[in-house]
Amino acid sequence: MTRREFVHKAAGLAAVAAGKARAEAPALKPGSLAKFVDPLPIPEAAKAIGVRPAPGQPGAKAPVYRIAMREIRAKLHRDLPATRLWCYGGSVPGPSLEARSGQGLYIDWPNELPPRHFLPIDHSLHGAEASTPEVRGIVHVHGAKAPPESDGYPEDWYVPGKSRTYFYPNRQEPAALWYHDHTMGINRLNIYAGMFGLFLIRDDVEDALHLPGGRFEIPLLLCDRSLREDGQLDYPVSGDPARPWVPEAFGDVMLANGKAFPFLEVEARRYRFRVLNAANGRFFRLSLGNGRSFQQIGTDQGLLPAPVTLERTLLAPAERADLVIDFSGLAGEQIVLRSDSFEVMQFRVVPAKSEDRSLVPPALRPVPKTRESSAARTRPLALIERMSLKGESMEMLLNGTPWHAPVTEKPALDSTEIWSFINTTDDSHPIHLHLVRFQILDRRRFEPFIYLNSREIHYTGPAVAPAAEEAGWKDTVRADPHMVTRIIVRFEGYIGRYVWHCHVLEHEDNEMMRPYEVIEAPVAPTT
Ligand SMILES: [Cu+2]
Repeated sequence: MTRREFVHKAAGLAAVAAGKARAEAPALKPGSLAKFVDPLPIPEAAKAIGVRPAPGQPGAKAPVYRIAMREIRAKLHRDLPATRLWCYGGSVPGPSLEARSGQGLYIDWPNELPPRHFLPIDHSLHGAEASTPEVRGIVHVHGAKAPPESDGYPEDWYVPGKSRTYFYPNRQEPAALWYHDHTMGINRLNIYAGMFGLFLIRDDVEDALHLPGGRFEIPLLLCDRSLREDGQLDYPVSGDPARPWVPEAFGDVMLANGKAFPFLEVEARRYRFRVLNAANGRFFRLSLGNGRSFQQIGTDQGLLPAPVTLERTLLAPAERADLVIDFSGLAGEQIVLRSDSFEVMQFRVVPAKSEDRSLVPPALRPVPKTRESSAARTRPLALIERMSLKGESMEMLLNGTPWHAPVTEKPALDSTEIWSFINTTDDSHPIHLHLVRFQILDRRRFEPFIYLNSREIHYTGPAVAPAAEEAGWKDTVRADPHMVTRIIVRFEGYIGRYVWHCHVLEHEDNEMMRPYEVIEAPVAPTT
């Protein structure tokens, strides 16, 4: 260790110790917050500040937005003091972007965060060494088909006082995308602090369906947090001050649009909910407390071919569900939205003030099946967890390779591939590929110990097709434990460097992320 490194390390330890000494208010007792006392906030719509010439389209102009990374204090609950948060714009979630399919837009993303981080950085993680600045940010729009220079590569972070301007072409079908921090090594902390927001794309085809819209279309950005009695965020640490990383962070306070256990007054009619799981690690299995069913009409990358009637739907971190709930005939009732045993929020049904003219047509949007025979190759990709001798999680790896190893996945532009995630671990990992949308082919149980010893796959069950609510365009897929999960993906749009990773943020920050590169299609031989 050089003297410089030693000084940094000592400073880091002192900071951790100071943080602990400050650590202060005890944890909020589970169940101590009064439920359903705050109305559900609706994130405000981002407003353009001007126009600039659109790239590659002479004479055309594109709107410009400016959304700064900032520290704020906001009340998460009526009975709590304001909480220190980091966010985009001035709220958690940040302002919602609304774009039309095919109409590009610019966003300036200035970093106006304070000079010190307030959550426990682990300097032993790759990319978060004590020699890197403590406060860094870089934005990624999850699900966007964006050129590589606007995708928010994790190593392209920048410090307070700096900014980036990204262009989003939006040449893709309507979907609920979301933007969030993607900074190497501290992504889990920045998002936990509140750095995320919604990015909706619409088009005329979807508008013509007459789904519930306007004030009857409600974004629901869900996450869980641990809080202290003084209202401040509590992020779990390992107990080893030199390596505070934990493999998962779960909280018992459920936030919807940045409020703890809020309520929403709804009219007795149909509503459309654009639901996002923005949690670090929690899977939400959503159901209605009165046991009634609802319809799921869309998934990550847009509408399903047809509505699916469900009593519950499972959302891994970063997955989205487009839901329609029909409250007609329920005036006077109070209905809790649950996630397994947790209460999330409450709907209070009041009589409808006008006739419900919305529709949920039996056919929504065709999703042509990508044929397996169109795939140029299959990539077997193992998901592996490295454990210490004490049985503690050390790191998670994609295909046994750390982030900084040379790029191994290099699909050609406009080629189709099958990616086969061989999950040897005991956890479900939501795997996300940047740039692309894909379809789930199947999941199949296998024997992980044989695989780890011999690299041979011994299946122990039949291949299972995805559930109806997953059988649309996806950008994040649950790779369930001891299963081989296959997706089929066409690499369209741009050549260049992107990433794929697990969306459990603690995993992603500890090596469960890899670069991949879309390369120029090989020139066909001429005869
Ligand atoms: Cu994972």
